[in-house]
Amino acid sequence: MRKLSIGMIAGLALLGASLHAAAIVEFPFNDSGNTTTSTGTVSGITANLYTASGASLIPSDLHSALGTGVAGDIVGSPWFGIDRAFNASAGIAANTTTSALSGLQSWTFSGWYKPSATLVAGSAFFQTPGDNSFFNRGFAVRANDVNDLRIGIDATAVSTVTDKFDPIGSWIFFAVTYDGTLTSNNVKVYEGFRNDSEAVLALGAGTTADTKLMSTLTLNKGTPLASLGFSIGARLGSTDYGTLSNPSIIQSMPALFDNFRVDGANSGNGGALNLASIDAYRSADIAVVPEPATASLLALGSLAFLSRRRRC
Ligand SMILES: [Ca+2]
Ligand SMILES: [Ca+2]
Repeated sequence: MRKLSIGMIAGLALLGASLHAAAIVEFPFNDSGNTTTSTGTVSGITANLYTASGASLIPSDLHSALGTGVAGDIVGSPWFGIDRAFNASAGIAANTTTSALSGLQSWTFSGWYKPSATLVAGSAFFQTPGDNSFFNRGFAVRANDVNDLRIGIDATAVSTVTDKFDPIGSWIFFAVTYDGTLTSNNVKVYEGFRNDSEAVLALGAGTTADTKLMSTLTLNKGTPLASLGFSIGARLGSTDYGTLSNPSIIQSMPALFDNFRVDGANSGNGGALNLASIDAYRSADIAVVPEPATASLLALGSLAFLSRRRRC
């Protein structure tokens, strides 16, 4: 019986592995204090959380309250009541040293945000490097004019024109993929929601929650230039893309962020996830505890798998 239990666990682990990509960095923001730690595949990556006072950066706890993350208020979620988000209205998160996101020939940046007001142009969800100009090197995903996103690599940026990415008051799931092995139609922008009713609230009647491709754009930049670090929630001022020594980058960006992830590959297109892998992130982030009957079926499936292997 003990062996069967191990087999069941292995079967469930395989099931999980097949459903989820493995992000280099992943920020669930469920910790606390003046830093936040990635749960991605590269261990030990943290970001410092800052507000600004005059010309000074002030280490601050920018985690939102318990139960306010993307799954925090979903009854039945394992994260119900214990899920936090990052409060971008108060400051930024930054890491200036990691090379884990440097020179990714293909990448996917995904996550959730919940704006409490329209995000102005220049509000950067995520950018590399952590303390330098994205117009020099690295990549960035930010808000653009009204209800659109702008994606930049090194000295070039392109924008969506759908007016679909800034509805107020709902958690919005988004993903941007970049494939530097292609020279055209190599940036794709996706959007999804927690459930159909929130999708309808955000985008109108008939919208469903599942992740959809919203825009295909061209950014012919090959592999981005090498860059260190990253920042989250830096709103960029009129001088554009300041550094951490320029606290003008820290302005109000009225939104909560959760489950930010970067998948990537230094060589090849494997870092640009497909729709199924992206939607697997969305659905896993809002999963509820399976009913006992469902859990039993999963276990029986694993037992059958083990049984077939033994007959071989
Ligand atoms: Ca969270
Ligand atoms: Ca627009």
